[in-house]
Amino acid sequence: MTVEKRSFCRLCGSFCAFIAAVEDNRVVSIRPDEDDPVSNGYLCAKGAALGRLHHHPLRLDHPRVRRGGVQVEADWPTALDDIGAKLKAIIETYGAGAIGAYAGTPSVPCSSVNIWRSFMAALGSPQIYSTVSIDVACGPLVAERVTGSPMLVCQPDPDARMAVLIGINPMVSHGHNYFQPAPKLQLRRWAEQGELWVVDPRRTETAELATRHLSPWPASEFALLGHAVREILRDGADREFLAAYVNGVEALRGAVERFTLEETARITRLDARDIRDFVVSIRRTGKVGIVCGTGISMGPNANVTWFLAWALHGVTGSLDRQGGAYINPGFARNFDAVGWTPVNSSGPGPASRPDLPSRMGEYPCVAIPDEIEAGNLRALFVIAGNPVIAIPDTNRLLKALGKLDLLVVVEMMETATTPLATHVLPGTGQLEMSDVTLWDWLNPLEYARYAERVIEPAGERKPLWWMMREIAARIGLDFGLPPETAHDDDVIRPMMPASRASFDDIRASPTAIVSGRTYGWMHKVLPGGRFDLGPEDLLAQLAEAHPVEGDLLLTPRRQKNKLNALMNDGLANPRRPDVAELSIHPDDAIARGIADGDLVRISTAAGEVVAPVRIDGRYRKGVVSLPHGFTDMNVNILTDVREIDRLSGMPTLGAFPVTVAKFSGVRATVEEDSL
Ligand SMILES: Nc1nc2c(c(=O)[nH]1)N[C@H]1C(S)=C(S)[C@@H](COP(=O)(O)OP(=O)(O)OC[C@H]3O[C@@H](n4cnc5c(=O)[nH]c(N)nc54)[C@H](O)[C@@H]3O)O[C@H]1N2
Ligand SMILES: Nc1nc2c(c(=O)[nH]1)N[C@H]1C(S)=C(S)[C@@H](COP(=O)(O)OP(=O)(O)OC[C@H]3O[C@@H](n4cnc5c(=O)[nH]c(N)nc54)[C@H](O)[C@@H]3O)O[C@H]1N2
Ligand code: SF4
Ligand SMILES: [Mo]
Repeated sequence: MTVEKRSFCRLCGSFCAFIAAVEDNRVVSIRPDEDDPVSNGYLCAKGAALGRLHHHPLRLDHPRVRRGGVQVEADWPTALDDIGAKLKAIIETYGAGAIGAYAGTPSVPCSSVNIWRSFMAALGSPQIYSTVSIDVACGPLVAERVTGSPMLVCQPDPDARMAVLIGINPMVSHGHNYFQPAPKLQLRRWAEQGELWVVDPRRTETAELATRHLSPWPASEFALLGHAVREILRDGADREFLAAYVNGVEALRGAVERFTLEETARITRLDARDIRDFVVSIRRTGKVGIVCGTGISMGPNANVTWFLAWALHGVTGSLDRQGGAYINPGFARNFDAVGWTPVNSSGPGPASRPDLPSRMGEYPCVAIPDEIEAGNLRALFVIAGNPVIAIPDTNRLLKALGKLDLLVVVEMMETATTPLATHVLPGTGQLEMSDVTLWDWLNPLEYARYAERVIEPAGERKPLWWMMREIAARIGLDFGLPPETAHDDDVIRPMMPASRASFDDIRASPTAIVSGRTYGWMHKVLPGGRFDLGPEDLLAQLAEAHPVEGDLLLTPRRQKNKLNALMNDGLANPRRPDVAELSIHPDDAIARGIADGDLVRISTAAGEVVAPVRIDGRYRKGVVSLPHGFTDMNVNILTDVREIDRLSGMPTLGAFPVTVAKFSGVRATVEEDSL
């Protein structure tokens, strides 16, 4: 018998709704949910592949324990007893602070997986790491300095008069910090109803739909935004908005004074006419909605660029205004009703890296190898993450991970990290988990949607909360999970105390409950009623911000049919699997005697990789790109952990100089990329 179940995809923050058909405990089809009022029948190839992912031959079905250097299958009690005993020994000798956790990005949208934070809090260990510090560390830092809360993001309002997309490619990624299904519809809407500016050193799929594309030198956009703020403050600022809601305007004015037209053209390498037009458009439209993506957050000037986007919203009176920048308070969070207590969540970093900060109670991921080498970190849980691919300076990380007493990987697939584990624990995947959208605040709509699990867990897969509870019991730890907890719902329900509708009402609703879009709410709950556009540390960083020098800068890029290191076997689109290749401008290729398809050696001080070349005229000259997420062409072999942002703890993963040369040797391929 075929059973149909409504659910939603949690592979990215768009949360597209779908209907899954299940027959004899097999997912036979996944189709978009035409009736869903948020995703309106949109589902990308990755979401449509969730059934195939559920039945993928590399899915993990049994726990494994390392014995004598080899991982062997074990039953749950054996694996858990072994972990418990080792944790106890570590706690007795070194204290609970020697136990750490690294959570990957999928741990965020899968609500019940977030329970790992309660486990770590009860343990009382500061060794907490997540992908925030290798993705978008600037976002919470800047939001916190401007508003007192790290958990706020600006996105161009769906009705923005002038939408500006900087270093973000929603046509491929569906967004970053602002996520949306059916990106083409929204991009067209912006372009048809107003202006859509795309700022990217590659003429992207998104840029193709723009009314204007600017192709700046990587990591130089702070100057473009700084210049716009300077000019608008001189003529065209929303003085009423500034007087009523903004502190720090004079400090901001001083900080952007250096961005004259000439200086901005020098830094960005843009034509002065383009820069002038940008300002003219802002004045003409009156309101802007800006969003930056990983093209900015991974570069060396991330904080100040992100900050100047807030600042440009402020000086144009666009912040939290229809037609400008929309700030989603969140259906479940309900920030417009409950507000927040202002925080400064920067603190001291780990003992082995006193030069780094902690942020929001987490250490930066780049410190993991240092902490292991120093003996401060002895056991690491990896929860829905693939650190071997995601964390910079792979060579150094691999050496360090091998020194851990315990490496427990909670995964659903074989990955580049699972072979290193002392224990591999098979977790449930999203079709096997009930869930609710707690992260609608990254979307252009305030809503909540519940989905019951589509299928019973296969093999011996278990939810994370069950594993954590079993481990906690073995080490005598109470992390607040009541003994009667029997279902994901029991874990999620307490996570949404302020929600606009109760968990049970959301669960009972057949489709998403949409509450619309709230504007003009922030000043009512902002601490002191005002935004701070003159934060000292960010303005000090702005004073020192400078463009990156180099013949060739390597930039990050996502690919359409895979998700980071997941699905890079072509699962989502077998006819067009994404491949790892270095994209390069024709002039740069010719100058190095490189032809399309040639193998090249890409090198930095940290390491080198060999990859085939794709000559691509969409790039700006001097800009190359190697996508993230492959095992034997891992871009993180090239990244360095010395270039760390002192305020956010973020490493430089974009806009760094590389050397590219034709490779004529035999490539030593260690293993095929299989995941
Ligand atoms: N140089 C460089 N480095 C980068 C980036 C870059 O562009 N360049 N990108 C950065 C960014 S933006 C990110 S987000 C990180 C990604 O870093 P990670 O999140 O560590 O990497 P992913 O490849 O997304 O791995 C997530 C893993 O979670 C597993 N998983 C998915 N869902 C579930 C689940 O429900 N339960 C369990 N148990 N497991 C699950 C998947 O099988 C997958 O292996 O990498 C960062 N690192
Ligand atoms: N299909 C797919 N979707 C995904 C993912 C995936 O792997 N595949 N990953 C998900 C994750 S974890 C994340 S974090 C988001 C990321 O979402 P996005 O930030 O939208 O990521 P990209 O699609 O790589 O777009 C980044 C753009 O920045 C540009 N860029 C690079 N360097 C610079 C620079 O210095 N300046 C400027 N102005 N632009 C620059 C690149 O050319 C690229 O077009 O995507 C999510 N969605
Ligand atoms: S855009 Fe694709 S990956 Fe993102 S939620 Fe929708 S279906 Fe999933
Ligand atoms: Mo990410």
